[in-house]
Amino acid sequence: MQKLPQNFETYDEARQKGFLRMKDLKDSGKRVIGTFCSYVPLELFYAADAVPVGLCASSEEPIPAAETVLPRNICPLIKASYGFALTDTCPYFYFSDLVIGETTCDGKKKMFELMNEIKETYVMQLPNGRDFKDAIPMWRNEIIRLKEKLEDFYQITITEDKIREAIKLKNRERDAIRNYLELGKLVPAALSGYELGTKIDAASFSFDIEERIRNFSERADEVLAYWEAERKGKTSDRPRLLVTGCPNMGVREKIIKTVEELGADCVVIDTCNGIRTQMDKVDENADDVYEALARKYLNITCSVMSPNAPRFEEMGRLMDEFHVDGVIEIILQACHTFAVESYNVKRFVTEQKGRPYLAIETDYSQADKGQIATRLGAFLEMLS
Ligand code: BJ8
Repeated sequence: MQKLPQNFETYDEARQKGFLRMKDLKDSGKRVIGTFCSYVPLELFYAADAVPVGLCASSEEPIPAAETVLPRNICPLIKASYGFALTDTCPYFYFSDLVIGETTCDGKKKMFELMNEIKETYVMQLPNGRDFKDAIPMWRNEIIRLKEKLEDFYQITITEDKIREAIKLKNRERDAIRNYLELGKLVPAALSGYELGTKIDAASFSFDIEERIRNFSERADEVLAYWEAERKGKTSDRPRLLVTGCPNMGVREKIIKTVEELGADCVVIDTCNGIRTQMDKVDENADDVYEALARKYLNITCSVMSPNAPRFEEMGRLMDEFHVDGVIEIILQACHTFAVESYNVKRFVTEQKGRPYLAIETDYSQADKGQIATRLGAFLEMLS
């Protein structure tokens, strides 16, 4: 598999470097909007000449502070995100003019009420499902409501032409990211799942979208050239894994990196910080830009949707196209939607696809690192 590139940045290094870029942006008068969830249509921020920055946190550091307000038994992503805001230790939260939340899971939506006391947090009302008649019109209305909020907040007008331009720009970025992620289809594996995931998350701290597009395209060319010269036609006995479940930036080292060190290749990361959000594009030719955005974003296959059949269709397709031997699901502790849906994921993977499945429930601490490594080792033995 291709080694990490020389200029490879870990997630923490990229986050750290992004602080200065963000400060420069703010000093130059740029608008900055903090976001949490993949359902939020980023195109509207670009159309408002603002840069979005993801605020989902992955560190255990601010969790004790968060637990002075929030209950202990909610997901670490929620606690860490709120903890950073409460202790004023996240420069991205600090520099955000406005925070955009959404009613995905219960913990997050109630946390946003408290976050709003620290910084204005506008909450989009996400439908719980996508299969009922009013789902698209409801989400379309919410997208228009967000556009109006931005217009009011910044005292600007966001035209449909600006939104169309932003749709084309984001689609170009999706193409570049998807081309890079689809290198995971190559047999034997061309690059590590650790790189795939880290690069996507790290990119969210580079705020120039054209630079991100260039960066993904260049890395994809480099990896493909390496694979054709060094790997094509060779065999490998390393099992190929699909990783699914919750966003994994806070647990990537102890799960994805560890399983790869133990001898597997994570060839596709089917999560919000992986391929899940990059598959569909927004229809650039639709008459109604708001409906086009609503259709793309409501199609994201997060477990907060009920029912969630597209998640299984998508997972099946990815398992086939990426030649997957087994599936690991990462569930952040107390994430009820992914935890409950894991029963159906297990049935789908084992009964319909005939492959082994392993669910790992964890948080951001290092306490279970050894136990996780042992379980991953046992899982790989099953696959060999
Ligand atoms: S679209 S995955 S980014 S909600 S892990 S906070 S669901 S209790 S992060 Fe997510 Fe949007 Fe879905 Fe993606 Fe709640 Fe679960 Fe915590 Fe979660």
